[in-house]
Amino acid sequence: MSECIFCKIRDGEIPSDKVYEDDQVFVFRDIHPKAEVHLLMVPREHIGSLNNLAPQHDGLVAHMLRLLPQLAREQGLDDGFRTIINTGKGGGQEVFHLHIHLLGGSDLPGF
Ligand code: DGP
Repeated sequence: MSECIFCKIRDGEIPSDKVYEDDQVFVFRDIHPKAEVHLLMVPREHIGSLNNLAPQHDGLVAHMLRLLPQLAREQGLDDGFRTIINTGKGGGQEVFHLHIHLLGGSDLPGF
């Protein structure tokens, strides 16, 4: 059995507030939201991070990127949104299953 938290959420072993799913990805609300809207988009396949992407994932990556504005619109983020991908310990990654943060709906701090 997988020890990965996001695999457990995918498999329904850990509950989540899911807002979208299809055959390639699932999307749910972050447990510690950093903005009014804070979603996590996760590929169904366990891919550790951006460092583990291969050419076979090109279709998946395009799918994820194209889905983000659609989800943002559905969440009412008409004014814009922010996406973040933390990669590796040095990049602040805590869960080692690739995911894209989608944030918006409140004033986001500048970098
Ligand atoms: P990152 O630092 O990029 O690896 O972000 C991981 C995010 O995952 C962090 O913002 C909190 C969120 N998270 C961790 N565990 C859970 C969980 O069990 N449920 C939900 N909904 N979010 C989680």
